[in-house]
Amino acid sequence: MTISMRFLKGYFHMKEYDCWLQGGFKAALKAELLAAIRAEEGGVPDKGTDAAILRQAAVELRDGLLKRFGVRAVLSGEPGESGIFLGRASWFLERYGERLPEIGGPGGFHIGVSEDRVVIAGTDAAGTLYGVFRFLALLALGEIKPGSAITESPAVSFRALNHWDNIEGTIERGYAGGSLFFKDGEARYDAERLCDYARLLASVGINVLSINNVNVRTSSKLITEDCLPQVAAIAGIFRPYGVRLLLSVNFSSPEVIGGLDTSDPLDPKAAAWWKERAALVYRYIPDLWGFLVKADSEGEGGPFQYGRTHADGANMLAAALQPFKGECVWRCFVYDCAQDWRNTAFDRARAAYDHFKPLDGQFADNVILQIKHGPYDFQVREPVSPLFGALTKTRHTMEFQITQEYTGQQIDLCFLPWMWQDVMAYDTGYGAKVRELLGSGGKGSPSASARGGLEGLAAVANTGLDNNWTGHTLAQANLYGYGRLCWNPALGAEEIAREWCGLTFGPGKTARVVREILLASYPAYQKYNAPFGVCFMVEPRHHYGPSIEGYEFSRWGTYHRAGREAIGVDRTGKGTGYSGQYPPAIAAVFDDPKRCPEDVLLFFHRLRYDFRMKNGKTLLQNIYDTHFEGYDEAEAMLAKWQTLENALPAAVYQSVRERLERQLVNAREWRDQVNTYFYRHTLIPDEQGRKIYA
Ligand code: GCW
Repeated sequence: MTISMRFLKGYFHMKEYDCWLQGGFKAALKAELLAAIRAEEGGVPDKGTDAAILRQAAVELRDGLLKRFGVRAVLSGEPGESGIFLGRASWFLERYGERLPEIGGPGGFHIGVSEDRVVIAGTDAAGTLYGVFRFLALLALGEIKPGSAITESPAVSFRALNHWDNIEGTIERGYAGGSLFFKDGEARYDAERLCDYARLLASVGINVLSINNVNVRTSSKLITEDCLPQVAAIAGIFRPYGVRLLLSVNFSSPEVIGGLDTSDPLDPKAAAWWKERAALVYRYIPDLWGFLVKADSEGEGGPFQYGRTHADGANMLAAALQPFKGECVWRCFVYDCAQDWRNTAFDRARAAYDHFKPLDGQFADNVILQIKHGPYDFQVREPVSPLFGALTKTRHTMEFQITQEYTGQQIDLCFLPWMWQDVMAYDTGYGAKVRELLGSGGKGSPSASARGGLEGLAAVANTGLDNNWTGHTLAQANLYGYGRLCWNPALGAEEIAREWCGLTFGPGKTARVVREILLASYPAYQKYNAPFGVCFMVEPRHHYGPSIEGYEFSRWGTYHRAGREAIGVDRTGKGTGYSGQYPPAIAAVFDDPKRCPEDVLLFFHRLRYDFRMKNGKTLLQNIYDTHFEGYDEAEAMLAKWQTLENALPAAVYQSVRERLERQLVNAREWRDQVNTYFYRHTLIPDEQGRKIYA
């Protein structure tokens, strides 16, 4: 038997469109073993979602073997001695009397390889499909050989991707072309492309997809009969891939599309309207996950308008969804965006906890609160929101942002799993790290109540109509990484990068070089951005590039208050009291500038520029140093990429090079604007005499 893993030289030709499902690999298993696929799908009645998913699993296996490995396998429902056996664990028992190793929860799978058989068994239909994708991935990575036995199941049942797509076809904070779902005011899409998208998402285990912006505006009409047939057709494309739709709805819908004079959650008219509307929506999409809601935030309507609480608002929608086992996913990004910068007592960072902690336990069983991972807004570095661990009687999920609104907009490379790894490893002070909280509830059926569990992850998508899906080809790694992290929150950034690079660039040197670039990118970006967790020094509105005082005198509540002697907001007990939202042991660390993690030092403290940091240098000198270093590191990333010129298809090489060059321009702007700003305030030169423009 050949078990040598060889890369098909001259055949592997990286195609941006294919992302991490590239072709051109050589399978390290003998051809006879892969020649026949004996699948359960042959035996299941030809209806229902499970049957569709099982059929898709078999087709994906057959097509994946052909496209990615050049192996032609025959699909059959017939029993036999050798080949790949694919189905649910229950089928193995019924058909072959075979008891497989304990797999675990829904979506789980077992892959077992012997001399003449490959077994891919799922706990359920979706698990079978995930098993196929994992098998193909591991085969491409050279990690499948006779004797391999792999058993996995996802940590959480809610693994969601949120699109901020507008029905006009634009995408809020989108950096990869137009919408995959909408155009010119209606659902309009390329069905084949959506299948490819569904495949990409399923291949990393994503199972919930919202297709329209949480700022719902004109897409409010998606839940009317004008649009529901098209939305149902989209749901139908994703269904065989185990991906269920979630719809963003406008809290003010009873008025906006229902013609009522109120959307008050305690007014029976509004509640009745939602009940009817949910029934209508579920007639078209019986397996819709539910509704996603942004209320009382940045101009969206909400329960505050009527003097009601967010529990009142969410529970009204939950009641409408309940007969259909639907869920109301309710965002906690609720804050007052009409601040006066003169008011130093106000602190926007407090908002989510102040609004939602007092409501813990008041939400219906089918409400999931969706909480941004940090207290502010997807900055390059923030502390973890104090709500995690603090909510004990309400189901909730954590929200990330894959689209790089504040992290370089897919012009700059910024490998986000580094940041997410830190979030996962954060000790909440409630006896668990974030990654240990994940999955502590929510196992079992998606609509099961798991009071208090952090039972899922959601993230804002970074994809669009660009041929490479993500604008920057290497930003595909962030989407991949997010899916893998949902599956296994203990996966580190280095491991995710290794997998993604191997799957995208094949075995060998190119993948290693790309991996080094990826891993260098987040630290570099963090260094040339706003220093030490002070946040928001970005250009207002579009949020790309530096504008040190861009938000300083605005209404948005994000101030750094830099002066001649000091910078930062005091969020300790002596200041805004934000740190008091954490358990005392954690608050004590944040409160002490000597113990506070330095990457969030200026989030918690107002410090003099001569404050000595752990390396013995002043805060000011550290600001200078990190900004010089960040630029140099961006320069090194470009130089490293240039070594790959002959190893990659020209278009791939050029498009990434062009972005890395633009990144360097941006890094230079950040370096010089930040350094000059602080030099002008302090008139203290750089210790090393490097160039600062006075
Ligand atoms: O960061 C802000 C963005 C808005 C976004 C909002 C949110 C969808 O600038 O564009 O609106 O967050 O998360 O709701």
